[in-house]
Amino acid sequence: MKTATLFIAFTALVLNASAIGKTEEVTLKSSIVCEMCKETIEKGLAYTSGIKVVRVDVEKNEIFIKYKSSKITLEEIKKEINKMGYVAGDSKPTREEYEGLHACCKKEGVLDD
Ligand SMILES: [Cu+2]
Repeated sequence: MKTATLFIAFTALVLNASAIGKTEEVTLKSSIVCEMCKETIEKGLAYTSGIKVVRVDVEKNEIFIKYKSSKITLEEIKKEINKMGYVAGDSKPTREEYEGLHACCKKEGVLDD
C-alpha cells in the first residue's frame, strides 16, 4: 500500500515536471552596490515572462535566477538586467543604460575593460 502511494506520488511529480517545462538555474555576477539595486533588479525581473525566482545578494554581488528555458533564454535575461543598468555575467550595459542608474547605484569602473 505504501509503495503504491509512493509510486503514484512519484508518477504525478514526473508528469507535472514535464508539463511545466524545464526550469534552469543561474547565478550571475553583477555590479550591485546597495539595497536599492537589489530592489530594482528583483522588481524589474519579477514580472518578466519565464522568470520564476530572482534573488539578489548584495554582499556577494550576485543575482540568482530560476527561469523556464522554454519561455526566456539566458541571453535575454542578461539583456533585461543590462537594460536596468547592471552587469549580468559577461554582458555589460551600454553607456546609456548605465547612465540611467541612480547616482548611488553607479559602481566605478563598470564600463571599463
Ligand atoms: Cu544601488
